[in-house]
Amino acid sequence: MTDSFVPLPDYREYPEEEMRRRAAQFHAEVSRRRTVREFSGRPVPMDVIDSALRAAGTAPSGANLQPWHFVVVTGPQAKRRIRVAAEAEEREFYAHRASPEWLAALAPLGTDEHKPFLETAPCLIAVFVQKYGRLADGRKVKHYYPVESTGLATGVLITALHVAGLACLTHTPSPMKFLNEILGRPSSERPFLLLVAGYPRKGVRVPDIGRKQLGDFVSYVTE
Ligand code: IYR
Repeated sequence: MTDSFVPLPDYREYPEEEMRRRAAQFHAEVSRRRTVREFSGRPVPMDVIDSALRAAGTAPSGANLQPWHFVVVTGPQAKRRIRVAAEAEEREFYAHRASPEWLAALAPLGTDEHKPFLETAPCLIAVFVQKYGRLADGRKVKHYYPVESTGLATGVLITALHVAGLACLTHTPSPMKFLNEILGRPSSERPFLLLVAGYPRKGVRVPDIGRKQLGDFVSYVTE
């Protein structure tokens, strides 16, 4: 973090044809990404996880305050505690809290209150939003757009894991305050998402769902 300016480092401009090729190639790469809910227990290389996290840490953020924290969980005891706590919340969700409309929207995904992947998958990444930061002397630092910023970083993380050849699941047990307690995070941080990462279980099946076409989610204003 600095008050001075430097020449834009490492920007690359490509000839238009190459831009087209690169953009299409990236789209093809990310469109292969699918959320999976069943994982192999095979361990993942932790340096790959760290690289993906470094990529996440490059995301833009409000006033560049980088208001996120990621906890990488690989220990069986912590994973077990997270599963037990998440399944308790999910039982309530599926039995009482979710509206019939919400349950109907989830039906095509085949989800329920059982979350074995929280123990099977080799790696859980708990993502926290820092509502405010702390200076070394303990004073609070206001964060701007912390939720949006953490969402951007998480998107980069998901993409980086995919590009590296790992699968993941964006899991949001609700509420997930239990993550603060289990993972020892301060009350200034709010759990944002639990990312479950690993190799897909061999033979795993995913729901046959589609993606909107460009014209269904983009409009253009040209004058
Ligand atoms: N948290 C629950 C329910 C759930 C909610 C949404 I929105 C999803 O896209 C998927 C699941 C669960 O994890 O089962």
